[in-house]
Amino acid sequence: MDIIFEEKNNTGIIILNRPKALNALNIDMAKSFSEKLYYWENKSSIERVILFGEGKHFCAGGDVKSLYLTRNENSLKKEFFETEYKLNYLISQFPKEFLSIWNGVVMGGGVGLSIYGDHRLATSNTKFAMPESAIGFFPDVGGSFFLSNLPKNIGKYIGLTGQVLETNELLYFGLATEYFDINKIDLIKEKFINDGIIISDKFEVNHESEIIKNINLINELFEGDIKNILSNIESNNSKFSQKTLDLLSKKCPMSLAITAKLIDDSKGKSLKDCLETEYQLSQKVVYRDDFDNGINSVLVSKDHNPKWSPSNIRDIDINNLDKYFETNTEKLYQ
Ligand code: QUE
Repeated sequence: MDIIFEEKNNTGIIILNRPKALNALNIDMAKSFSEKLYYWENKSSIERVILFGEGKHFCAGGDVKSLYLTRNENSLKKEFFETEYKLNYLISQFPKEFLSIWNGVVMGGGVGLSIYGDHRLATSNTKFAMPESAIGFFPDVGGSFFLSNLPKNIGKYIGLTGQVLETNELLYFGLATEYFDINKIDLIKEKFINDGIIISDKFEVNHESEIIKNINLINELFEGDIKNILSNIESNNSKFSQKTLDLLSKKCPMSLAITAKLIDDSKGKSLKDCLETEYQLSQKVVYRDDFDNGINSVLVSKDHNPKWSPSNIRDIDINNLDKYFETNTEKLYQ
């Protein structure tokens, strides 16, 4: 079983159980997760839900490898995202306490399973990222919602660079809600399951983190569309901007252009509207060669040298991106 459900002491327990694939979420897991939430929502003996991953990680994202491997069959590229985004919304509306244990990798689809719950407990090894620009995709699962709600263009920085955030930044930005000492992981689960009590440890946020220290610079550099952003970065001669330029230079140019527009356009929108836009966008982006090439390069052949097309931002007309955002697919919510 790729996902395990248990009921114990008024607690619904969900375990993502694909440890060899860093618990990446496949469509069957997303379907049974959704069914179980509908069931527990109405089951009065269930008062709370805890979600965690088997092994050392929470969840590496959606199982995009299976989308690549079945790319010539095609219906999965539609059904997967429809199921996943509806699950994200369902979690946001779930009326009972919902806690996720963010140990190890927490990326993309894993973020979408947890960030709309009440508690996200980070620890010393938490590695959070929205890394989709590395595979020709864009920060989805409501990324356009929670990234556009972060202060000072920090969401655009996270979504474009795919940089990893650790506990320090996660608590600073409110992406994680509590910290726990990794040695107490079994105790934390036990206390929540048995008594509904959340044990957490004190954490002093250190403002020396590279991202927090550079927050005002990030705000200046990441203003505007992707062409503005790149020209801002190129004309700034700090070490941080050089490093940021190196990061962006490896990403899919079309992903960068789309992501900057997506996050800018999403400010002030509801999660539901953001997921709807992302779904329409997904149904264009997943059929581009960049998506298959990106996944192949990062997760299948692992040559880490994707050939993007267009290969340079200069060759993208950013005033002509609207077609990617049009509603051409049946909507998620009518
Ligand atoms: C960017 C991504 C993903 C990624 C790597 C990236 C992603 C994702 C996975 C992943 C990792 C391990 C697995 C798996 C998928 O990696 O979304 O099936 O076993 O799911 O650079 O967006």
